[in-house]
Order: sequence, then C-alpha cells, then structure tokens
Amino acid sequence: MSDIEKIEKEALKAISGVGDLAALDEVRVAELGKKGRVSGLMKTLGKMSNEERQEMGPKLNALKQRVADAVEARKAVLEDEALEARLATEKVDLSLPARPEPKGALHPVMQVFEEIAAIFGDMGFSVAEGPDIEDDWHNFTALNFPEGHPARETHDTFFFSPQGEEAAKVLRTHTSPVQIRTMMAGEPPIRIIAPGRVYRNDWDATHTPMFHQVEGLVIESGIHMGHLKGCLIDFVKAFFEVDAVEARLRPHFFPFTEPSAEMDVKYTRDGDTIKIGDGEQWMEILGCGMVHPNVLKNCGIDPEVYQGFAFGMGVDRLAMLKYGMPDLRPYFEADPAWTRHYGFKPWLTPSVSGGLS
Ligand code: 2NM
Repeated sequence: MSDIEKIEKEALKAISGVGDLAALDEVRVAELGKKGRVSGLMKTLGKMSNEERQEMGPKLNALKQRVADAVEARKAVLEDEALEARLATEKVDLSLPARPEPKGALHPVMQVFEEIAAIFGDMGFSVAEGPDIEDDWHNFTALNFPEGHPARETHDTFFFSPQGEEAAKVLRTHTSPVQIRTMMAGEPPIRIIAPGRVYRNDWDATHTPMFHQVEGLVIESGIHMGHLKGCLIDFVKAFFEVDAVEARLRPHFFPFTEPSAEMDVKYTRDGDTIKIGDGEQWMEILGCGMVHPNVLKNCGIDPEVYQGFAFGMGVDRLAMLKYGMPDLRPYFEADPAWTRHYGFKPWLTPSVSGGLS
C-alpha cells in the first residue's frame, strides 16, 4: 500500500472514530496541520523530479481535499449531535399546566369581603383602607365618643402603652376611623366602604378578639334615611341572592350617628339552614344611621350643606349566615379540611352581573 493510501485510510478511520469536536480538531491538526502527516507528504513534492511532481501533485492535493472534506462532514455531524443533546436537556414540556393546581382556598371571610366590595362597587362605592393601629382621636374623639364612654374603657379596647404626653394608641375597635380619614382628606361627594380587621377584648363562643367589619359612608347634600334604607335593602338582596327582603329599621344608639338604627331582616330556619328574606322571625344584621353633625364638623364638613349616612356590619357573622357555617371557632384554626370544605377558589372574582358565589 502506498503512503497516500495508508494515510488516507488511517485518517478517515480516526475521523469517523472521534466522539467530540475537540478530538476531531486533534485529528485535523495531526493530519492537515503545519506539522501534520498530509502536510509532511506535500513537503516532499519540492524534492521530486518534474515528472514525479506532475504525477504526485494532483494525488496529494486530492488526498488533502478528501481528508479535509471528511473532517468537515464529521464536524457537521458532531455539531448536530451537540445541538440535539442541548435541546434534550433544555426541553420544556408545553403540555404541562401553566401553574400547579392550587392546594389552598380563599377563606369564606375573604370571599364575603370580595362579594360585599362587588355589590357596593356596583352602586358607585370605592374601597378605602386605613391602619389597624389608630390614635385615640380617630378611633373615638372624632366619632363623638364622650370622655368616659364605656367603649373607651380597657375591658373593650386594646390600648398600647402610652408614649410621652400623647393618649395611648389603640387597636381600632371599628373601621370608622377610615371614614374619618376619608372625610378629612377629601371633599364630598363621598361614597366609600371600609373593610378590615377590628379588635375588641372579647373572647367567647360568639366573639373573637379580632374580627372583620365592613363599614360604609355616603356624604352628599340632600342625603336622608330613605337613601340609607334603599341602599341597604338593595345590598341585602344582592348579598343573600334573593329577589325580595322584608326589612325594618329599629331605633338604636351610636355616638356617631343621629338618628341611629339597627336593621333587621325576616328569616326562616329550616333545620340547620337559614333562609334570609321572609319568614316569621327578625334577625339583626347591621347598624346604621345618619352621620352625626358633630362628626361632620370634626372632619371639616359643614352639616348645613352636607348630610350623610353610614353603616357597619360584622362580616364573620354574615359569612356564617350565608354559607351555613354553624361555628365561629374553625375560622381561626387553619384546618385544611375545613378550608377545603368551606373555602372558595381564589381566582373566581365575584361580581353582581357574573355571580357572587
Ligand atoms: C356602624 C353603625 C352606624 C359609622 C359611622 C361612621 C362615621 F365615620 F361616618 F361617623 N362610620 N361608621 C357607623 C354608623 C358604623 O357600625 C355598626
């Protein structure tokens, strides 16, 4: 076998045998590089006679070309393989769900917050929020609580340690300070609801030291009790998803409203389930009234020009009534079985037109 045939055979064998691009390059250098075997043969052309060179020249050039072609072909194959391998490790399965199935659920109290916001949002109310830690003025004084009113006493209110001369801060006992802050910050007309956590030092079968409230406030000129009653009956019908509700306003007392009332609705009890709307019995569901002129004045609003109504309701109890939960205690136990049973899908945003629950 001639040198040419031997080198070609060995070179092609080495080229087809390499497993990666680095090894292929080593073979290329060993054959075609400056000091490589093929280059070495080419150098012998210079010492040949003219006849020999004419015969050997084309042969050696052809050899060089075939080895170079083989290197290029192998390189293309190895590059393809490397790409395939990378694609395999970086593969994304587009048939997988976009996000894992949620294991949690929306707490019924949060669901009811959303429902109430949807109903009042439909009537043109917006949602206002404020701090859980309040000062005495926003929580009591501005709301026309006289000094020494029982609700200010420590048995009801969680007081912080006093700092210096100022009256001690409190955990808000209602969301009314949010209404105060809203009246102080802007001009009528005002239409807001204030949902949030409130705190009272009470702990028994039907009371927890933290509970949830939604209060509402409307300030405009010419607002009267008729607007209040119509608005709240519309709310109760939408909330309990019934066509008609028999309701009454029963006189009551709150320092911040005059007159003040509690709203009762008729209901029927059928075993464990309660149907709101009609029936033999009255159930108290919220407190309300016309905002006291002193409260308006405290917030810089002229009671001769503007009037308003306000209301407040306990969301924990409304959730119990609507969703047939007989007991308040599991609300705060974080038991996944309870949450799965009574909880809601978090992405189902309630709306009046699209359905509340
Ligand atoms: C209630 C009942 C009646 C109320 C009043 C006010 C304010 F700030 F306008 F004076 N906010 N919330 C109110 C009125 C709250 O809860 C049972």
